[in-house]
Amino acid sequence: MILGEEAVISIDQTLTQDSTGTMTYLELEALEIDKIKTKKSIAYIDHNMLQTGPENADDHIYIQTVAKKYGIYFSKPGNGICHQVHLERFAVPGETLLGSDSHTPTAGGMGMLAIGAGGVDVAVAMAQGEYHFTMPKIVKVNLTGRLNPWVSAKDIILGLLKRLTVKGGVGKIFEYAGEGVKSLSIPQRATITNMGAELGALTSIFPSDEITLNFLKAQGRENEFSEIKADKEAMYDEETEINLSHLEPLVACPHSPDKVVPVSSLKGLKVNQVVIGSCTNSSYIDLIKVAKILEGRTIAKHVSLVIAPGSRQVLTMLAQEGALVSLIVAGARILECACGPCIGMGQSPPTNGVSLRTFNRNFEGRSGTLSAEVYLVSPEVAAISAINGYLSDPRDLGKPPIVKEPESFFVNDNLIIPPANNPDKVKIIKGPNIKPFPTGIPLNSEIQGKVLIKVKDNITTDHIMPSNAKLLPYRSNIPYLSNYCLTPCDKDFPKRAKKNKGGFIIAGINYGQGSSREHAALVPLYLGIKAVLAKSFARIHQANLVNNGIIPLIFKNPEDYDNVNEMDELLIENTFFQVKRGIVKIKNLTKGKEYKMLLNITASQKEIIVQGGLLNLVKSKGSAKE
Ligand code: MIC
Ligand code: SF4
Repeated sequence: MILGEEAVISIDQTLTQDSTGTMTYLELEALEIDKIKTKKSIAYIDHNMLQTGPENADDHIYIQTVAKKYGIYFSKPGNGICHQVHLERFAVPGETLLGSDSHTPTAGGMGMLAIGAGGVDVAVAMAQGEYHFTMPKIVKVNLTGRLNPWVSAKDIILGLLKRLTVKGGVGKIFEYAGEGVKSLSIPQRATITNMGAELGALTSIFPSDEITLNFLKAQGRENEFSEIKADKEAMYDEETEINLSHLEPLVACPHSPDKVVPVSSLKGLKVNQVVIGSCTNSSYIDLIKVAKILEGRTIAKHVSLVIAPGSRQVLTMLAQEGALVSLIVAGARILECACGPCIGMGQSPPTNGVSLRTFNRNFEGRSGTLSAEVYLVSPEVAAISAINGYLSDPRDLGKPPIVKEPESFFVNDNLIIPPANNPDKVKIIKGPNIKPFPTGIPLNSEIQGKVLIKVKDNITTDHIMPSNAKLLPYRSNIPYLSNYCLTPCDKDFPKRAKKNKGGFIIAGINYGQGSSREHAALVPLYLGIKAVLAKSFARIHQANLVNNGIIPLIFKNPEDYDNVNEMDELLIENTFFQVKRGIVKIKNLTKGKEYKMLLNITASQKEIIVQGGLLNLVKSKGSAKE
């Protein structure tokens, strides 16, 4: 595979979760296959868990029935967060995993090549068994030294985010190596690979070794182990080192995971809420540590402590070992095993509230409270701060509690429903909220339209298509969601887009960072967006735009960004030739200027643009059925 060229890998496993899954399975159905081609595919229910109307429950039934028909395992609501359960029950070292969730690289902690992608990419991978991407740089991250007491895996990845920023991993895979690897457990490795997504990386991966074997043994899956390590003569595009002994407890400040400072520098910040959970830090070992810290203590009077265990396995073991009692007695509010507050499904902080969270993202408004200040910390820092009522350095507490990985985990897969033996008899059930999704239109020879919005750098998918308890139930209803597109940036954008029958979006650096939600492309498609002109794009969002026939163009001269204004009229002529060439000239008819734009996508992606989307292309080739 050559750097920068198109690479194709076969996909062994896929995962979906419910907030992206409904759309993914509608797309899979549109591919008209009989049965999926992957070794194992799993449909998790973990995001859309609040049932304040029938929508989420209807989507769960749809996913369960469609999974049964197509040969997909179904992890019922209550079984846990997809990435945590995947580590426990499905991850296999050396295999590939494609997931419709940006934190799919969590399984890289177990030596999987695990990549997050948009739903349609996952649907096509299920149908055809492969995935295409641009070959990234491989970065070797040498871990030396050993973590000091109270310093955690979260601090390793926060340290890397501080060093590299949220765009420092774009076009890269991080491969962890060195002596330090041996001192890290599977959940610690998974915390690091999980938040590699925040660097913008394609994925992150650890070798699989004795620690992986022991974890698999404890899960009763040792037969799925194989040792995966780098070749002695392996060459890397870049190398970097992290000395674990030099790290200290860190905190990411509002509103970005790379705004990292030492906890010691913010000691004393008063907190209103502490939330422990999410796919980053909700493993058994994380929560046992928290329980030990809280044991015999009470949380501060003004603090609300909320804990969402990562899986039913974790929750059951906390209960069996009495740790749950310590949490409850200390004053924690225990939530079900799900994403919950991480995706704004409840527990929004108060107005101007300060919330400490063990999560991976603290984008503005993501908590459900626009004025809230969300800080990201390790479970240790969270637990101690909940007791004190202000951000606290755990090193002030003396010796850390002694905890270790269990020799055997509690295993019960009774909430994982295998697919049907008689798929022909399975009836797929669709609730009334499931509406047809928009499909792209093949490229026209000329594109003309107005600039409908101009946004700044680092716009996240949470800006483009906000997600919260009120909107998540509509993930299978694009017309409804379209009323909220980009509203955190400009509340009038949807109205303007509809009035002008579509047009262009202008953006700064790293447009579309964050989640894999293809709704951030489907909704603009529905609103008639033809192209996004940005200084640069985040990987998954760029692919989602292409997959929906929207052209992602990059300013060749970033200064041109300053010369385009909202409501300018733009024109692209000769589109077929220009798209193929990868350099697109745009005329600004209002200003009488011309901009050179780059189309940095692969030849197959250019074909997707010409066909008006990936589904159109796959169907035109008739290859999904083979
Ligand atoms: C997230 O953490 O942002 C999500 C919610 O898990 C998303 C998926 C989604 O938007 O449905 C992700 O990470 O891809
Ligand atoms: Fe769920 Fe949060 Fe993890 Fe996304 S980041 S999968 S919302 S727990």
